[in-house]
Amino acid sequence: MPFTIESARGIFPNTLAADAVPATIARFNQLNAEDQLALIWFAYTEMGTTITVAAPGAASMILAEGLLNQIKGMSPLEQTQVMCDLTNRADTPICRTYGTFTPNIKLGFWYELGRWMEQGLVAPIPEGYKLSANASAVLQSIRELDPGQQITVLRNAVVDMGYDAAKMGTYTPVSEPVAPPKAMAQRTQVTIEGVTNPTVLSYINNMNANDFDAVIELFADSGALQPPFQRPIVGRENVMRYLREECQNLKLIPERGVVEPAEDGFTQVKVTGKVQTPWFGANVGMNIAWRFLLDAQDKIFFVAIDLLASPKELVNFVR
Ligand code: ECH
Ligand code: GLY
Ligand code: GLY
Ligand code: GLY
Repeated sequence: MPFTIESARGIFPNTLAADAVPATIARFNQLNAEDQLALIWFAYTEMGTTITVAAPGAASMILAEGLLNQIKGMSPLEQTQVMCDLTNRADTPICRTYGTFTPNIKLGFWYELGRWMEQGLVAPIPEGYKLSANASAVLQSIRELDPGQQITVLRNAVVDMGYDAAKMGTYTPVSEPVAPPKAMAQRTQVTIEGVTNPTVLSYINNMNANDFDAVIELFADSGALQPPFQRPIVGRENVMRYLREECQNLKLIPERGVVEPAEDGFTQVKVTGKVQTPWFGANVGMNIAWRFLLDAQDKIFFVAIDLLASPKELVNFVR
């Protein structure tokens, strides 16, 4: 039976993903807005004592500026209300604008609000705010995650805020400008223990060069990419949009892998290693697996990126 995207998702089924992340998010979503905001404040502040977050790029801040200045001009009570609305995914003009932001613009928006809260320019979390027992338990679970999982929980919480863009019909996403790919002389070439497949190596090297035109050439027309904890993004056009909107300046650091024949002349490749996000650089290496399914022409029919449950999974190649 030929592969479908759905069946491809099941390759290397013993790959143990960090299910603690969606489990924690689900518990977080049960909390009321005040608790959610205070919990993120505490988690982000505690994290900041050991790992530094990079300031967002100037170009992306210009895109969030309108909304930020609008909030800065409000009374403290109104400011708190806006933050609760965002958390409750309410249908308000501000929540709709926020909903058009791509993840990095949403993160940049909260980065700036957080600084303003610290400086007293925007209503802070009330001093001495006491988390509910449930919220304290969720915060404790977050403390026990590894740093890569912690930042994924925070990112997902921020991405889920605001009005759901899927309910908005057609809209223009507010997205960072796309930088040109790295010059040839600046590019790096990875080696992966156990993997010499040119498509896989080219995928990694071109991602690291922000050369998304070259990356997309490696995909089959109806190929798909599945980010951690998400449904597959299907088709070259959709994958290309995702690459431009969400994949600039990542550092992919593959370590080892296995290559195996699959049905219909397909090849399955699992690679494990680390990825760094421009927000935290070398301070946070996320343990991940890439599960590739290549067609008979060596085009990417499917690739899943999994955030791994633990560092032990970096050496787990059992099928
Ligand atoms: C404050 C209190 C009120 C509420 C809020 C606040 C602010 C919170 C802030 C949070 C900032 C969080 C940040 C998180 C960044 C996380 C980044 C992650 C990146 C993961 C990337 C991966 C990439 C994998 C991929 C690979 C591929 O091969 C294909 C593409 C792709 C405190 C004010 C809210 C400011 C900055 C987790 C895993 C390898 C799938 C992308
Ligand atoms: N390891 C299964 C998945 O996360 O898709
Ligand atoms: N400073 C990290 C980013 O803008 O992606
Ligand atoms: N956290 C996965 C992503 O960047 O989409």
